[in-house]
Amino acid sequence: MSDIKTLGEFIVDKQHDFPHASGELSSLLGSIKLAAKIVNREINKAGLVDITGAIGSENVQGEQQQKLDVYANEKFKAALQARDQVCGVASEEEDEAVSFDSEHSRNAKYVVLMDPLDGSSNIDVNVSVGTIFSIYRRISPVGTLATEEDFLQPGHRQIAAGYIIYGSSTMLVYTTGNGVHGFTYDPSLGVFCLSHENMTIPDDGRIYSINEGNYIRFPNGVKRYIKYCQENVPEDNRPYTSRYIGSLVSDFHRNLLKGGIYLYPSTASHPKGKLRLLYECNPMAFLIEQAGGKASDGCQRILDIEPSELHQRVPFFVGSTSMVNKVEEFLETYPDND
Ligand code: P6P
Repeated sequence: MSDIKTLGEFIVDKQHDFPHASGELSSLLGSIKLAAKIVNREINKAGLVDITGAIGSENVQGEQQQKLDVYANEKFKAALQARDQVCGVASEEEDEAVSFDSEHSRNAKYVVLMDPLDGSSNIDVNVSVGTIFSIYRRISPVGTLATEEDFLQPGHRQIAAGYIIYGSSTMLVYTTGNGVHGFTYDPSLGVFCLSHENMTIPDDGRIYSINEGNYIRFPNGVKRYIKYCQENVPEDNRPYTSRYIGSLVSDFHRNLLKGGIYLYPSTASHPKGKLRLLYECNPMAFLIEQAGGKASDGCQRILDIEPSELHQRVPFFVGSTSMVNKVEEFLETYPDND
């Protein structure tokens, strides 16, 4: 047991990384850890109980809500509210941001933005899914209700971000701005154990992740990049390998470990891109930069984008720095005519 370091122990060890938040952020991350265990338990038996499948309602994105979407959203909200470190939550599953109204919550210093169950349409086919979270220090005065400005902060102001991937094993990966660290869940012990300290992404890679079914309506630069990936140039390790799971957290996690790029450009059905800036792109961008990679919307750093609305979407290119640079180069060299 001596060589096992749990997530809780690791956070305490790293307290010195941000002395101004002695135990608050660790308590906040602890509530995320608890909710992750609860959601993990339900996902692992999703095929056994009548909890899968759509519930017939739609979220603000107009997407069919899966029962586990709603379940995960409620569990993470409850866990975040219970420990009095969070004054409000914004979620893919909530039309508006939720301000917690208890006296303790009004005095809390942080807000959390999350996609409680990303890729949930994969649940019924037993493909891995994930939770994505992003943590900011509030702007509005302590003692008041959280306001919209607390949630519409640019990504470079995040103080922590991470994801849980519910895959062949369940992992929690997070950063507080001092590297990226991964913890694998041991259900026999009920704890997340440090398994990947200081995760870094290779500067280059051979994996590209994109839904090529949308090819016809991709920007010219993206079309050119896809053909570049497919060219037979052995001395440049091309052709690359196409890997697309349809679950951002899973594609991101594999590319983080092996090197690669995930691309979700503008498409016919999503002219501004499909991925949401605040609770998908910003946290993933914070993580990838901390791991030595890059994230852009094709022409600017994701973390520098000034948000205008809670559920806004942006084109998203994230992964190995040299691969993201190459896409940006193609987008600049081959602009769209219109
Ligand atoms: P498409 C899941 O809905 C998600 O937001 C990401 O997790 C995933 O990478 C993407 O959308 C899949 O979208 O259009 O390729 O099915």
